[in-house]
Amino acid sequence: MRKLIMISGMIITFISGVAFADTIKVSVNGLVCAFCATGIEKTFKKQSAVDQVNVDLDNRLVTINTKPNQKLDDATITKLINDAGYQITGISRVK
Ligand SMILES: [Cu+2]
Repeated sequence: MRKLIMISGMIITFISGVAFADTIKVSVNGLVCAFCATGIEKTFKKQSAVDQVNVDLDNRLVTINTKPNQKLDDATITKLINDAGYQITGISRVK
């Protein structure tokens, strides 16, 4: 049942967000603990274009969802990560 709710939530998100919101996956070197994760989350949530941030410590992957019709470019992401003291090893975008 929980899975069903999750899936329907994803479908709703997909349909409503299909317009122009981006999902950006950023691989970050040096992300090792919950403290790093919280810091990165806070940093990105301060950005007006950002809707959601998820930090996956196991994969050192930061997933950012932008708000519809808002952009967050690679240069901005790189600067935010570097300023926080980490290095980016890759950025990929999912439409
Ligand atoms: Cu840490």
